[in-house]
Amino acid sequence: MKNCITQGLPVPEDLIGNLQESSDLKGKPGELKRRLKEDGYLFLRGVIDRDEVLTARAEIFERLANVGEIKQPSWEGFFTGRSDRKETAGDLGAFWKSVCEGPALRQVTHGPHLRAVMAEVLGDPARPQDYLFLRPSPVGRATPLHYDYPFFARGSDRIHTAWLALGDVPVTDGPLLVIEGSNHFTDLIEPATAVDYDSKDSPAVSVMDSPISLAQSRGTRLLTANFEPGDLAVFGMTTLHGTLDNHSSFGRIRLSCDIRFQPMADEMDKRYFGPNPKGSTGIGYGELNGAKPLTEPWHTR
Ligand SMILES: O=C(O)CCC(=O)C(=O)O
Ligand SMILES: [Fe+2]
Repeated sequence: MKNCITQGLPVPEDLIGNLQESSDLKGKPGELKRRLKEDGYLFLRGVIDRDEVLTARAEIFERLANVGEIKQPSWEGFFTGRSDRKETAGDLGAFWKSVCEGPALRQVTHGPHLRAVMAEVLGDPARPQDYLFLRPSPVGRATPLHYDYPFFARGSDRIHTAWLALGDVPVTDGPLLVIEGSNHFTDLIEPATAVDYDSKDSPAVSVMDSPISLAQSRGTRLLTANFEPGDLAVFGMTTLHGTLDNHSSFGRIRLSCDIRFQPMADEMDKRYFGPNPKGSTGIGYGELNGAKPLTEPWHTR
């Protein structure tokens, strides 16, 4: 696969491949579950109706256009390179919460379609956490490799992440990257799962090597895809992932969101549920990268 860049470097072609599609396993819950366990992820195309996704995308980008960050027509998602968010949006956490709770976005993330797919994948009735991660990612940015484990594991060991493309996210725009076979890297998973997540301290973030050197040293590959609106990747808490760099030549923002689903029967971690979820550090939506003006650098996660 060409045009994949990580940490500013092109990924050698023998180190990168396509996420394996599992759309043919829809309606076969046993097989979906088996593949998820084996590969650590599932890739399902077109899970959400394209129009619903594009309506959510337009809703989000219009809010960002209103604070000077996105050019018109806003649904295209082109960055202006500037921001009036600090001057005009009021409290940044409250602004971001309101964007993350937009009705068109919630229809996609918390509506019946995704929930039904996740129930099939988890093999049990499933519920999404209320707290979600909405990620508008400008050119030059990427999310470093990590396991989701320490953050969402309290209360349920069957939590899975649903990563949803809110528009076209070709490999040039910094889509999700999954490390092939990383759900079997016990030497990395054991320290991550040993984090005492009941302690008051916020757990350490496990950011690993560069994706290229990791793939080389482990003899494995980076997996990604040219995502289209409504395409879904599902992965467990012990699958190593991040994103490619966004190097869109048009200055297009990558827009995706990730939501955690868990079986209905499992305990709900208060941090991520309710009308005012506190999130991992207690600050709520204000702690997220998305809460910062697009002109400002990110935290490491
Ligand atoms: O989309 C991203 O930038 C990161 C996604 C991620 O880490 C997740 O979905 O858990
Ligand atoms: Fe993650």
